[in-house]
Amino acid sequence: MRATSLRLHNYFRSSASYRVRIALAYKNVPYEYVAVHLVKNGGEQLQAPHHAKNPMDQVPALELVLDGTSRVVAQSVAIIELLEELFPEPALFPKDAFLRARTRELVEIVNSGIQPHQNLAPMKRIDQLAAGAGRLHAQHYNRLGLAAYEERVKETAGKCSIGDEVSAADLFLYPQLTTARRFEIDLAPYPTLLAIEAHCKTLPAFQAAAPDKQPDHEA
Ligand SMILES: N[C@@H](CCC(=O)N[C@@H](CS)C(=O)NCC(=O)O)C(=O)O
Repeated sequence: MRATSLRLHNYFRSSASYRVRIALAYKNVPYEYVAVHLVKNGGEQLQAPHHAKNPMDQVPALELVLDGTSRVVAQSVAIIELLEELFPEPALFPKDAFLRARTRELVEIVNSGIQPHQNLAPMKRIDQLAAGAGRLHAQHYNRLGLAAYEERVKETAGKCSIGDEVSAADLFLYPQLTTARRFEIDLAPYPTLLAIEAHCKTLPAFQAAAPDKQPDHEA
C-alpha cells in the first residue's frame, strides 16, 4: 500500500500527539504539521472540522492518501501500528512474539492506564463534581501507572524498554514522563524509567518531536 501526503493534526503539548511525532521522525517519514489548539477558541478539537477527523474530539489524527484514496485515522496506537505497516523499517515492534506482546502491554499501561485520567475533558468533569479533584485524580493514576511500568520493564530493559532498541513502548513512556513532571510527580521511585528517558533524549527522533520544537509551541 502506498501512502502519500501525510498531515498530522496535533498539538505541541499533547502527549498522544508526541508519541506519533516520535514514530514519524524515527521512521523518517515527512509530514505536514497541522496545529489544533486544545484551549484557544473554546478548544479547536471540539469544532466541526476536527470532529469530522476524530469523533472523540481529540488529537492526534493522521490524514493521508492511501493508494489514491484520502483517509483519516485517529488514536495514537492505531496510527503507530499503521505507520509500522506502511514503513516497516526501522521497526517499532520486536520480532519475538512475547516481546511484541510485552511492548503492547507497556504501551497500554500508559495509553489506557494513565493518560485518559489526565486528559483535559475528564479532569474538567471531575472538577465539576469536586473542585480541585481533577489534578489529584491525574496524579494518582500517574503514580500507579509509572510504578507498574517500572516493575514490569525491569524484566526487559536495556537502554530502552525492550532491550537496547527503541520500540513503541518508549514512544508512550517518554512523553508520559514529561507530562508527569507537569503534574509535579516525584520520579525518583522510577529509576529504570529515568535511565530509559535519559537514553531516548540523546536520539534525534525524540529530540525532533519535543513540544518546544513544534511550530505551535508556547512557553
Ligand atoms: N487514546 C487517544 C487519546 C487522545 C487524547 O486524549 N488526546 C488529548 C491530548 S493528549 C486531547 O485531545 N484532549 C482534548 C480534550 O480532552 O478536550 C490516543 O491515543 O490518541
